Amino acid sequence: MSLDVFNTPEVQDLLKAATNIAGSEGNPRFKQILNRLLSDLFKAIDDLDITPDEVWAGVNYLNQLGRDGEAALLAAGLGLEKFLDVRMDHEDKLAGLDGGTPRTIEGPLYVAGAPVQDGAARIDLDPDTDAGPLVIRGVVRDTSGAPLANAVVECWHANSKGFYSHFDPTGAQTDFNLRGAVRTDSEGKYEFRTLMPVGYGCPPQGATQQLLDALGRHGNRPAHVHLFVSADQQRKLTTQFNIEGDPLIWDDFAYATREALIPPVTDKTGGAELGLKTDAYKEIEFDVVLTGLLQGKDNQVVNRLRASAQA
Ligand code: MBD
Ligand code: FE
Repeated sequence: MSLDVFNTPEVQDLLKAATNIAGSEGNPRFKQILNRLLSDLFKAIDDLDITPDEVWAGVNYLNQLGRDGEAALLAAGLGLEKFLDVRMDHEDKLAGLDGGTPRTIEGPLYVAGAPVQDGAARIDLDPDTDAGPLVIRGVVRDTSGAPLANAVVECWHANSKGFYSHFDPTGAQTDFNLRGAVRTDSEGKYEFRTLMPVGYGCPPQGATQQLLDALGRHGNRPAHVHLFVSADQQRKLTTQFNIEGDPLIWDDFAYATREALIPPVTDKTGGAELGLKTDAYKEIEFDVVLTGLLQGKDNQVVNRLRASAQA
């Protein structure tokens, strides 16, 4: 049954009034966006004959999502964050930009404030008996292939339980465990000494998982490592790589996997000299190519609310 009240003057006037679209007060951009979103919602209610019970279930869901602090997690799980990447990729293509390391989503678990160290950093600050040592290293270059000295590589990832420091529900980690920042050396090289991560799963009792359950979806990510890479005159890159072999690589609930972001994992020995907890360790070489500013500007910097801490 479609009641089709959407196009009546009463409803159209209601939309205009509710968003003060004809008024001079308020933020014009915000009014434009809210008018469109509210209008699309009203239309969907009409078209799908969404019942009052369903509307109130949705409203209460938003309250629960907020109480759980999971709105940004849900944005990742619904592909909204990926969609923003698709749009930025397309914008780059239209601008004739290619050759850089692909971007992929930031996710909701970055913490600002890790101290920047020169060349290499040990970032496993807390013991984790279930995780073996991992060295992540590579070279940062520009699109001409020239190494970039003094680029800053920030890195964050989960522990052997799939938990991130600062957001760990068990309280087991100190603030900057498995998080660090390194300034590349004169050859553009960076290195992180750390532990092998395990994939993240949404909090099982949280609002995001509740919604995913209703969709018949899981809320898991393959093991991965996040990176922000920035350098003078280059655009700041937000990316991640996956740990090769993880069965969820092509079944990520947040859709972050990309072909070029699955570097091989190599078995190495000599960990003792590097100060690692065992002599045998895994190594991932992940070189990064940054793209230059567009008309003097970095058009891929994203401003969003981020956690921060003091190391
Ligand atoms: C993560 O670790 C993550 O990277 C994303 C995108 C969402 C939830 C947890
Ligand atoms: Fe993550």
